Amino acid sequence: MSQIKEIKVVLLGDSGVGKSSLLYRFVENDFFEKGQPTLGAAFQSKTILIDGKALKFQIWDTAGQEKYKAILPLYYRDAKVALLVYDVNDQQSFEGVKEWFKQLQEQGPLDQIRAIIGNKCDLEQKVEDDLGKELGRQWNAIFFKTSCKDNLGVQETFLQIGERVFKEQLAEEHRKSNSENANSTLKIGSQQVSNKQKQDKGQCC
Ligand SMILES: Nc1nc2c(ncn2[C@@H]2O[C@H](COP(=O)(O)OP(=O)(O)OP(=O)(O)O)[C@@H](O)[C@H]2O)c(=O)[nH]1
Ligand SMILES: [Mg+2]
Repeated sequence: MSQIKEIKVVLLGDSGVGKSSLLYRFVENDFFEKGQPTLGAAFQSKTILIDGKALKFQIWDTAGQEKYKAILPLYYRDAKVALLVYDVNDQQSFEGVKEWFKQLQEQGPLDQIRAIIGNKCDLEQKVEDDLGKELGRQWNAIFFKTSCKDNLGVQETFLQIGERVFKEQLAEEHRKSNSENANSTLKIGSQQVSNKQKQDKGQCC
C-alpha cells in the first residue's frame, strides 16, 4: 500500500467566525448551534482519499480571542496549509483576515498554501464575494464559501486543498528530477572535458 501523506493545517480568524464549526463539520459532519470559544488551540485529524491517494489532514484549530494571539505563531509556523476564516455576515472579521495575511507574509513559511474561507453563507451577506476573491488574487490564495450550519462547501474546501497539495508535490518532484538530470548532464559534460584535457596533455586515466 502506498504511504499516507500527512499535512499540517492551521485554522486562523477572529473569534466566532466558525473555525471550530468548520473542523467539526469536516471531521464529524455535524454542527453545534451554540459552540464554546476555543481555549488556546485544539487538534483533530481526518484522512481522505484523492484520486486513490490517502491524505491525512492534521488540523490545528486556534482560538480567535485576542488574549491568545501571542501563542499562535507556534501553530502556523510549520503549517503547510493556512485556512483564514471570516464570517460573511461580519465586515470586521474580513479585516481580521487581511491582518492575518500580513502576519503570515512576514512570519509564515514561504511555501505555505493559503485559502480564504467566507463562512456562514446561510446568513445575510455583508461582505461581497468580490472582496474575498480579489484578496485571494492578490495573495495567491484560494477563495471558498461555506456554511457549517447548512453543510455547504466544507468537504469541497478540504478536497480542493488536498488536490492543490498533491499538485504542488508533483510539480516539486518534477523540478527535483529535472535539476538532478541537469546536474548529471553537467557532470558528464565536465568529465568529458577533463578527460579530453588529460588526453591533450598526454596523460592516461
Ligand atoms: N448561521 C451559522 N452559524 C454558524 C456557522 N458556523 C458557525 N456558526 C456559529 O457561530 C458561533 C461561533 O462558532 P465557532 O465555531 O465556535 O467559532 P470559532 O471561530 O471557533 O471561535 P473561537 O474559538 O472563539 O475563535 C457558534 O454559535 C456557531 O454555531 C454557519 O455556517 N452558519
Ligand atoms: Mg473555536
